[in-house]
Amino acid sequence: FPEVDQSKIKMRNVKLSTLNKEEQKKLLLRPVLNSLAMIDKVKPIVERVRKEGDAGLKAMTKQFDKADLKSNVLLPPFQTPTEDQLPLDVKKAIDVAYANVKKFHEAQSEKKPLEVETMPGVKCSRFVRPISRVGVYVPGGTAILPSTAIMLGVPAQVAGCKTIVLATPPRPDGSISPEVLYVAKLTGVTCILRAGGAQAVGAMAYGTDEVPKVDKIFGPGNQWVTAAKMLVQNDTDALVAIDMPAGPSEVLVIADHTANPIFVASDLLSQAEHGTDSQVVLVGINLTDKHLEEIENQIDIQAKALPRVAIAREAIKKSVIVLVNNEQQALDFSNEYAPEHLILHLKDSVKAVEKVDNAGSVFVGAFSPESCGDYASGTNHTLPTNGFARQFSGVNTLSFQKHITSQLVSGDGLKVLGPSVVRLAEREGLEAHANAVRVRLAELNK
Ligand code: HSO
Ligand code: ZN
Repeated sequence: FPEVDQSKIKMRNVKLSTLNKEEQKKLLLRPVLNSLAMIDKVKPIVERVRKEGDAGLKAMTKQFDKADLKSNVLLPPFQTPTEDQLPLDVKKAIDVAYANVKKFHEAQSEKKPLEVETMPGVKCSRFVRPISRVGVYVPGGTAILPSTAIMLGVPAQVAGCKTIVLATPPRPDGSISPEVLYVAKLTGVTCILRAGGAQAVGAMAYGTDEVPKVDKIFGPGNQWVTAAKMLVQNDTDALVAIDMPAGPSEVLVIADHTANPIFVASDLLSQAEHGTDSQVVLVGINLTDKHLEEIENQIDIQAKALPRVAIAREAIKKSVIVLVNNEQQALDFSNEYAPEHLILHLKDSVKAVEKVDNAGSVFVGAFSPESCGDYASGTNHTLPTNGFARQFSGVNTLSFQKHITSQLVSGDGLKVLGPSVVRLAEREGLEAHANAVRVRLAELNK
């Protein structure tokens, strides 16, 4: 047996006010992802699927996933998992999550077009249409993630996407997890692609005889998946969009004197167990030494009781407690960091939300652990990492749709608007543009 590491699992801590600007900036950094090098590595894999199609995909599934498949694709009706494969209580929990996520994402869909008459007789409108074909990637690997299938499948279903390809790496016997299979049924997935990594992304981006080509690819994944998404997004032949740039998962917890050390530690660890590269930050407001020590002890005690303690230990090692003097400083720091998840353990957490400018999703108060949002409360867990919460939203119903604008100009409308258009077209030296209005005005003035 390898020796078990019994040393204390401890985050380092710093007082923000003692750091200079440079040092403060360093606290905001995430690990550098060498994305260019990764893109070079995935290129031959993606190219191979593109050239060889299903045969290439099959060969790589055998090589990387050790699964020897007749076909990588499963079509509905998908097999219903037996109770042996999927216990009733798990199925019921999936049903609760599915219902809540659906409820929240249905409320996000725009029911009627936006219509504005900008001038009399000039009607502009904007309406929504689903992205027709989407691909959702559900990671395999150390943890099976049926929750990710829910978070991507539900908005695709609610948005009205016609083709939903769910890609996930198969197990060596060719099967996929019964949980994911059940979610695929619930969310109306139209094709399961039993493939992982860059080869799955390549197949969805270009399509093969068996795999439908998609218009947008969603979902978290390892470095290979992320790099492949970035590669195909930049290929005009593929004509495919991606949800957002992905990086290791993160949480920032803000705690004041009212925070329960047990809860705070549990939140930090629920993030730390995701991966050794997980980013965990605690911002403490005016914490007494005793309070801080209680939190530190809880981190150690709770971590050591986890099956994934080795992963949590690595993540915690790289993590930091930032000590500040007041709530404003805490929120300023958090807004600069722009965390994927922000958890507030404050006297008045509800009020503090008003001051949140940058975050993927906020967990408000002592009884709102991130776990609720990760699984079942209704919000989406596919969120911007790496500071991209500054400019990106998390996945939502609109991510699976696009807007089309339209205009209806009446004759009277053109009489009012036309002269301005003509004048601008002349100024740009585009006489054909001006003419398209002039010929109509001439007709109207006959
Ligand atoms: N916290 C992860 C999502 C997840 N957690 C899935 C558990 N399962 C990224 O937001
Ligand atoms: Zn999580």
